[in-house]
Amino acid sequence: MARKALITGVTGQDGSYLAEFLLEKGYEVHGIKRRASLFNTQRVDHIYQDPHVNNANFILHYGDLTDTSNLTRIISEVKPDEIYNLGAQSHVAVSFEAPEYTADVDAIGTLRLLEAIRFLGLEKKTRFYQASTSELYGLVQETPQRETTPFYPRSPYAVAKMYAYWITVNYREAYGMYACNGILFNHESPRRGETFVTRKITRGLANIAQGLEDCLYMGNIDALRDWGHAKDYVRMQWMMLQQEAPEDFVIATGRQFSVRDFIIWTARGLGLEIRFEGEGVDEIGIVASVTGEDAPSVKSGEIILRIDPRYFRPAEVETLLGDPAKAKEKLGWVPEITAQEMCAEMVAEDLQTAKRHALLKAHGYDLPMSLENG
Ligand code: NDP
Ligand code: GDR
Repeated sequence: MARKALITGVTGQDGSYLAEFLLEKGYEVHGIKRRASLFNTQRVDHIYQDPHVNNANFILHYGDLTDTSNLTRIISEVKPDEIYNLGAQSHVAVSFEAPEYTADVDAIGTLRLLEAIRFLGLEKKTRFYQASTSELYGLVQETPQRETTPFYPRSPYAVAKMYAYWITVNYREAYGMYACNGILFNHESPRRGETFVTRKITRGLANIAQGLEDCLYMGNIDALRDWGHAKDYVRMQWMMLQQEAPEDFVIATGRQFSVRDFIIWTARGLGLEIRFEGEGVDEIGIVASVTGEDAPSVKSGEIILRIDPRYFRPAEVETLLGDPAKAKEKLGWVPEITAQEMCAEMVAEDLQTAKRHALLKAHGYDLPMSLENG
């Protein structure tokens, strides 16, 4: 019989890559999706299976991490061998706007799942993966950050995730459950949500290159991050549940770049050289030169980037750099895709989409395009 996995957050970036990965490994994959007024399954549409066909091995359930009875019912029906808790209000800046909701979903949602496993007597059957985060390190106490580095969360999101981290450890110690935390540093992909910084940059600059937008408005472009590729990171999520004993792992590349670096790489990928001028909120990004064919509507001397204080956070995480030595040593995991390669992949996809929009626009078909910025 195929092993069964249940993924919360299956419609998100990681959920979609993990579902693909587990299906390839022969799992029966169940996912929890939220009811929304518009379709929200774009990231998994390519693996979606018509529920009318027999032997479907990718099954979606309506649910929500705030709904105890719903979660308990789904787990009792599926009786999964593995649960991957990837569902979350995952945007750090938004967590300052919606702190209580973030705590309900990200902290108590995790407790609800663990309690459901216990309540249903599945402690010895169901293995549990918790999507923990480098945001736990916040105001960093040690560099690079490893499994033993003390936490200092700096946002309602990070504080909620800290509860989730410890409740996972607690259920492991109290009830002998196979439950573990992956402390994952930032990871991105062409499927990254449009309001996270990397995707905001690749999508925004690709749109500017194609004449669909004029200017990219950014927050703290000196923030430093350790960026990996989501595909490499979901492989590790699965590996963590295949060990003899549950343990927590830091997952990172061990290399650090600034948001400014990411802007420069993206611009270059589009044939634009950017020059930065000014300081603080008055800093601007000016096009120094244009090469190639990908940015037909951009001229040198144009300002295509400005700083907008609305994107600054009430408390910022300035720098994160992970040490993945334990994952390498104990699991043999090493990331395969560099941050620059990932950026190039994201630029290529966003440029293709922007070109398609520009072509339709040139022929009088104005596609609705969200201008929301994160
Ligand atoms: P996304 O924001 O892309 O996906 C989040 C998923 O959670 C979506 O499927 C979303 O549904 C779902 N979700 C949100 N609220 C609820 C709710 N109330 N009930 C059920 N589901 C809900 O995040 P990522 O894929 O990037 O990240 C996956 C997990 O890993 C998250 O927990 C995140 O906090 C954590 N993480 C991410 C890192 C990263 O760099 N990507 C690094 C470290 C940790 P919908 O599609 O309907 O919005
Ligand atoms: P982060 O990711 O907060 O690290 O959380 P995000 O990409 O949102 O921000 C990274 C850094 O870039 C700075 N920044 C901006 N960020 C956004 N979103 N928009 C901007 O305009 C902008 N300008 C500068 C931010 O201030 C920050 O320093 C992500 C999420 O996936 C979490 O769920 C996850 O836990 C952590 O990564 C690890």
